[in-house]
Amino acid sequence: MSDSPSTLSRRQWLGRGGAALAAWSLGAWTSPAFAQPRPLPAYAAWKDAPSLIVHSNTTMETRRGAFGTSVITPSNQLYIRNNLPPPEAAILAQRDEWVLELVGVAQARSLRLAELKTLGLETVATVLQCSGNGRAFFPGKPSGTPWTVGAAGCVVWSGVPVRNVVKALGGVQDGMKFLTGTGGEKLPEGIDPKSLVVERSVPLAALDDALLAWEMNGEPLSLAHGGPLRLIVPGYQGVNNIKYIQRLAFTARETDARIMAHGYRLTPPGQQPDPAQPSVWEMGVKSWINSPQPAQEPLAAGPVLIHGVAFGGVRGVQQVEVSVDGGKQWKPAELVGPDLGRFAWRQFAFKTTLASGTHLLVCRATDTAGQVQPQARMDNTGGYNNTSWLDHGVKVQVA
Ligand SMILES: Nc1nc2c(c(=O)[nH]1)N[C@H]1C(S)=C(S)[C@@H](COP(=O)(O)O)O[C@H]1N2
Ligand SMILES: [Mo]
Repeated sequence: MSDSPSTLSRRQWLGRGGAALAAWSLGAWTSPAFAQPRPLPAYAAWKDAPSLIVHSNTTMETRRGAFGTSVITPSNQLYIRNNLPPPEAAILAQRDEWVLELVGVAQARSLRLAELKTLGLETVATVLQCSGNGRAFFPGKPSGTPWTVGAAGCVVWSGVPVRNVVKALGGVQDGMKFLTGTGGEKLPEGIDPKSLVVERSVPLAALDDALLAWEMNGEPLSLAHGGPLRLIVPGYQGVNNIKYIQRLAFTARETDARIMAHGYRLTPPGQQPDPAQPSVWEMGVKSWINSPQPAQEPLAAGPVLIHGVAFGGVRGVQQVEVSVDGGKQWKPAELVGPDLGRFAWRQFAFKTTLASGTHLLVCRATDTAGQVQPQARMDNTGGYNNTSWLDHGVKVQVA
């Protein structure tokens, strides 16, 4: 624990050098190829190591082969992405004493978690996905964690709807256009807090579905996933789901914190990140195959069951199609398992017979508004929002 952020002095932080800090904040401690698997960091030691690829102490993804077929991603297999080292576990000692500051409402005030728990209760299943999921498939190798498909999971949250809290505090003040959440990490002294703080703004419309959650998958929220309290913005990319939330503000403008103003922007190739470019907010319709997996031993010729997951961001999934010839001919897959609502993913299955040779298996989802998952990714310098069905294809050899 001697290396935890709150025990690092300013001198130590600065002493590591700007480049080291920059590399660290970009999550660039990636494992070199062929290195020994990294051990799980202490705050994630309860995770199922064989299910995870540990890119760094703050970035771990679920292996494609570890996703099961029963909708919910078990907590011990769920990916972790921290832009900063997490706070100390001591913040979970007295969960109900956690304080959330509310700003931009008629009666701005701070509420303890115990008080929030009296204002209402809702449970929602959502896909939690890092906007960089699928970055590994960008040919330009953008900097950042080379996630393939495993920086995502489908989990159940329980908490109080933000709209209930707002109602209890007299409503949103006039002129507010964004909901801005601030993470509770301790920031090092001597560095401009705006350059490090995890603070994100989403359009006020997100208020309809947003939740302040204290439980995930039926358990008190772990430190790794943002306990004691987390903002959930269903259908929005992971970064907007603020862990250890300590301040929720209704604001006229987007925050000027670096992670909002310059981070997570859809920056066209050759340009610099800029607040005028779109931010990573709503997730796009997307699907991928979890089995068979790529780069396995050759499959035996004959019947194969292809299965995977599909989701539509803020909309549900209408259909999933599968092609076993790289996208020339498509056939509908079967949606299987329970439908946990429009923010959850659906499991799909497709029975086929494969002859010997090489096959490119691909899948393509359509959401309830008729939006079809695209063939091509939208190029951007950060490697965000990859929904390309071609990029997510699985090449198999059949003996
Ligand atoms: N306070 C805080 N919230 C945060 C982050 C963070 O570093 N600090 N990371 C964000 C990012 S980029 C993602 S993808 C998700 C990851 O959530 P998980 O670690 O629970 O899987 O949390 C988001 N919320
Ligand atoms: Mo993320």
